[in-house]
Amino acid sequence: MSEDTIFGKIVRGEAPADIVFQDDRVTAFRDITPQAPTHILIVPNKAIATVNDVKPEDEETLGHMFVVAARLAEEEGIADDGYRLIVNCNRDGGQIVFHLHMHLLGGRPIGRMVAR
Ligand code: DGP
Repeated sequence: MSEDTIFGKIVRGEAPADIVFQDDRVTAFRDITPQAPTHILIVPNKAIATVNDVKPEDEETLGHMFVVAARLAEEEGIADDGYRLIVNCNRDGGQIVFHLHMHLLGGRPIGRMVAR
């Protein structure tokens, strides 16, 4: 069982967030420190700490995160111009919150894929 995090509290409605989508598998809300005009975090409702903790039974939920990302990109009006999806893992990946999440970033050119 993963440690509870602020994202777990947001999923359960115990902490405030600007939620843009929620169903029985995933929750999506706006990042508190947006790095682009659209910066949404898509998280599994189940508290998976990192990509390292993903199990075969999570495949459907993880696939659903992409379906939700595509839907939100369309709703945000950024689908045609494009956007970036990012999942950070542990220290070198720059992960800060240990509840797996996908960043949806768009609304401007996002720039280089990785810093040199
Ligand atoms: P990462 O580095 O991939 O773990 O990104 C964590 C993101 O989570 C970071 O962009 C800031 C965002 N964040 C951290 N705390 C909160 C919070 O309480 N609410 C919201 N909406 N976003 C948060």
